[in-house]
Amino acid sequence: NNSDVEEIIEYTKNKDVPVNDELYGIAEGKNIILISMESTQQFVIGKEVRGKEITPFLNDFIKDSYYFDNFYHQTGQGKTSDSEFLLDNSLYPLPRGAVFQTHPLNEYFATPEILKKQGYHSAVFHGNNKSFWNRDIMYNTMGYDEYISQEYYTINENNQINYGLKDRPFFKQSMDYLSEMSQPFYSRFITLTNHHPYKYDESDQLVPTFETNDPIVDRYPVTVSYTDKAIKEFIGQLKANGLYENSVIIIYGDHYGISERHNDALAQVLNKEEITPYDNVQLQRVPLIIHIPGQKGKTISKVSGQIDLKPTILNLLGIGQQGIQFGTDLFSEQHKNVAIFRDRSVVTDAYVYTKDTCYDRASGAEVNPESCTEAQQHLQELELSDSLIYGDLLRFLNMARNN
Ligand code: GP9
Ligand code: MN
Repeated sequence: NNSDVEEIIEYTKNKDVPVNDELYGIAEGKNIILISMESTQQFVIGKEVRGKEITPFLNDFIKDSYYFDNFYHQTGQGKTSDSEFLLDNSLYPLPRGAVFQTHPLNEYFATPEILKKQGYHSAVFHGNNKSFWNRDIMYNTMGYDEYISQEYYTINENNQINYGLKDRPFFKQSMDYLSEMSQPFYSRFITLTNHHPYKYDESDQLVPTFETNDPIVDRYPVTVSYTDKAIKEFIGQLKANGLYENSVIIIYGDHYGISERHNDALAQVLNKEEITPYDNVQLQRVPLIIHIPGQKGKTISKVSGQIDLKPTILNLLGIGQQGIQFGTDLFSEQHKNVAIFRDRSVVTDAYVYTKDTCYDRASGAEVNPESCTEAQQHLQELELSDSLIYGDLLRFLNMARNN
């Protein structure tokens, strides 16, 4: 009902932070190119396997981009689709199931819909079946103009593996569509090759495997590095087509790739004796790289999550806060340093709260549970976001907007 939506508006208004005057509107009218890196965790960045960098291209690209090294995924059972939901709505995915499948006909106020009013064209590119995760329906709801899915690509036995088209031909073929697209555009490219169980063709192998005797962990750097190369080629193509200078490029990991079941092998790879619950939380970090033409590279270590990207993008474009958003602009001096997970873990500047235990964030040492009282208060956000989705409450907000 209406009073609930008032409560949520009030909460998110109180959370709102001032914009960064230097960066607000810096990308006005530019294209947005989001690249979702399948199952890519932050620990691979800068890491080597037997003397070979796993992500040589990204390591380089970071040098002239904003790089966020404390950025967490916030997905639940809806995996990639949950990350997409977080990005486009700045709402939390649901505690059970995939919101793309359970609530695809709700009223939302997603970024593509907002940008349409500014003359933007929007599209998602992905080499899998269009109905996977109910994407075709949900993209329509969120206001996407186009979904370039499996049927748009030439796929044969030589250029696919695992769930679909390999990332290198995916980006190459996508360029045919992208170069024809009306500008400015808001686009997302969803990679696929680095998906569990990390199968690859030997001819695609660029780095050695890890050697832990856990095949999932061992193969992981090989498929990650394949995607790194695919992105390198894509960026090269963007430069050749003149799109690079006119686009903000945002590269991020969708969710973890190595589950807790593989912690023994992962501990070996990370040179740790064991993976504690604190480490498990820290392993939920995924890379976030934001490249803005003309801006120098900088590493930013604020605590942040996928929920923060929508407000960040809207501020870079000079559009500002629209409707309800739970995240805060990553570039704001007063960005809220918090990441709330769907499993009810919370990370703040000072603490990591998980599995009823409170840890000092910097050292990982267990501390008095009371230290995490404030961190736990952030959990109310999940309830507010959930009730908004269960009650389809944005109906009321959009009704008011249209009147
Ligand atoms: C499927 C791809 C992978 O199209 O996005 O999905 P995931 O299993 O990671 O959610
Ligand atoms: Mn995924």
